[in-house]
Order: sequence, then structure tokens, then C-alpha cells
Amino acid sequence: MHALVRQETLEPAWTVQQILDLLGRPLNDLLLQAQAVHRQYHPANAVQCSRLASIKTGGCPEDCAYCPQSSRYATPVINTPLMPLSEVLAQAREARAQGAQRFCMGAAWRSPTARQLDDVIVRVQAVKALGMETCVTLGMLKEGQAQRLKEAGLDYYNHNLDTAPEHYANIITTRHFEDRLDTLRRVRAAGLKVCCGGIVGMGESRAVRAGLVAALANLHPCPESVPVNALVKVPGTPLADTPDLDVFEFVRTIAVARITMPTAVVRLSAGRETMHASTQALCFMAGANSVFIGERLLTTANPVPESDQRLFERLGLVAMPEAV
Ligand code: SAM
Ligand code: DTB
Ligand code: SF4
Repeated sequence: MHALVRQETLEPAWTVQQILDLLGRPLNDLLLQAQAVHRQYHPANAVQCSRLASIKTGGCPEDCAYCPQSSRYATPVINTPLMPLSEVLAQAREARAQGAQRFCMGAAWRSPTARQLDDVIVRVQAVKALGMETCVTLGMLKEGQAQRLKEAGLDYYNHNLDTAPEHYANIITTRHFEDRLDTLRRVRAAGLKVCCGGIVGMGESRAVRAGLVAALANLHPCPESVPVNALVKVPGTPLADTPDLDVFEFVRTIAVARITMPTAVVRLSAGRETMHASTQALCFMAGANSVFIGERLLTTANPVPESDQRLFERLGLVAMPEAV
């Protein structure tokens, strides 16, 4: 059955109101429910580890209000052309040595050209040959491009919904929520695994967070990987001065992602650098079972490997695949 059928013909699996009701539960009740779902579907203490590389940085024509790589904002990002294959391979080897199971390459494009896709394909094939899982995030894909990535051996395509449909135009005006869904359909139709999540802490209401999780959970099938990013406030971006979100709201968002998408790997994604260890521990209790490792995300800082190793030891967590 085509991936679109359920979305267009059947009732959504989750309503926004159901998710709002979950978000409003006492925290302990919500955590217990999320942890019970987690244990039913996943090994209790195993964490999937991915490593990011920004293979083409900055100068992006899009206006995503959170993003330091948009050419519209004066941010500390230095624009950099496509990373040479040798450097990609060096970073992938380092990532593998640090315990990353998956290598994710990001490019600051609205949508890749055919030529740019060729360049990415060479890099995907080389990383795949190291025995790692591969993921790329390149923006919107045109007809046939997802198929080409699949044939090159790509495992995952990352393309986030980022926020709820009704809030999308407040954050990004250069494309529409529906454009994201079109790319996700192409990715699914090509047989690639889907990595799709969003950002919280952009000044949105709880209803918007519920709307984002509903949109993700109602994708059919639901994404294999769901990155939940806490906004990294980069100077120069329109969202740089957004007030901090209550950490428990972040933990609650992780919990509802876990409950509504039980089979997905839920990634405690951007924002860990400034997140206290105890908040991260709550996120793991709420059902997060993936992180980005390595001292950089795309353009911003992430905890250094020693700090994450210590955190895993303190919490008794083990990197996948060793624990599964
Ligand atoms: N240009 C492509 C796109 O937008 O799909 C791929 C790269 S883009 C940087 C990938 C994702 O990074 C975005 O969808 C967003 O969720 C996340 N991201 C970007 N800037 C962020 C920030 N400041 N804080 C948290 N997440 C961010
Ligand atoms: C995702 O959801 N988060 C990652 C990855 N997918 C590409 C990117 C986070 C970027 C954070 C800001 C930066 O480092 O530029
Ligand atoms: Fe460009 Fe992606 Fe950043 Fe938006 S999130 S400005 S599309 S790199």
C-alpha cells in the first residue's frame, strides 16, 4: 500500500487534543507511561549514537528563523564550499572510532542540483564502505533524487517538519509545510528510512508542540528516527533572544514523542551542550534513546566525547549496537 493512503483516507492515529492531554499529565505519570512504552519496544539502556558533519556550510537562501546557516542573517558561521572526500572520510573514521554507528552529512541547501547530488553520492558510497550507516540532509528533493540516493546505498534521509503546520509560516516563509511532506513522500517511496523531527523552544505554545508531535506521529509509516532539537540560540538569528523553555516542557515533549511513536528511535538532538546532566537523564527516562556524539553538531557545539562517556557511565547507558 502506498505510504500516502492512510494519511489521506483514514482518521489520524493521534489528535492534537490527545497529545495535549498527555502533555498535561503530572510529570511522574507521564514519565512512567513513556518509560513503560520504551521498555516494551526497545532495550532499556541502549542509546543509538550518530555523528554529524556539515559538508557544505552556510550561505543558504532559505529564511528559517532558527538557522545560523541562512545567508539572510549575520551569524558567526563561515561559509564553506563542499567538503573534500578525503576530509569526509577522515571525519567518518574518527566518528566510528568514537562509537558512532551512523554518519550524517548535512548541506545548507534549499534543494540540491543534479550535480550537487552526484557529489553527495560519492561521499555516501565512501562512508558506507567504512561499514557505517549513512544519513544525509540536503533540503527538498526533486522527483528521482531520493531514488538515486537509495541506489547509492543511503540508509536514512533527514528532513524535519520543524514545527506544527499552523506555526510554520511564523518560522519559515521561503517554503511551506506541504513542501516538506512532498519530500518525505519521495523519500518513503524510494524505500529510504526517514529521520524526521522538529525544534522546540522557539517561543511556541504547548499546543504547537502537540501539533508538531501529532504531525510526526500521523506520518504513515511513522519515521524510524525522530530528532527532538532544543533550539540552539545563535547570535544574529531572529530567534537569538527567545526566552528559555522550561526544561520540563522539553522532557514532556520527548515523552509524548516516545508514547505516540513507540517504534521510533527518539533522538535527544541539538541543545545538549547547555543541558544539565540531570535534564538529559530525565530525557532518557522519558524514552529518548539516541544522541549526536562528537564535539560539533553542524555549526554549533555539542558535548565533548569525554563528557558524554562520563554521562553514559553515570547513567549506565550503553551505545548501540553493543547493547542490542
Ligand atoms: N538545509 C537542510 C534542511 O533544512 O532540511 C538540511 C540542514 S538543516 C541545518 C537540518 C535541521 O537542523 C533543521 O531542519 C533544524 O531542525 C535543525 N536546526 C538548524 N538550526 C538549528 C538550531 N539553531 N537549533 C536547533 N536545531 C536546528
Ligand atoms: C537534526 O534534527 N538536528 C541536526 C541534524 N538533524 C541535521 C542539526 C542540528 C543543528 C544545530 C545547529 C547547528 O549546529 O548548526
Ligand atoms: Fe537552509 Fe536548512 Fe538552515 Fe533552513 S535549516 S536556512 S534550509 S540550512
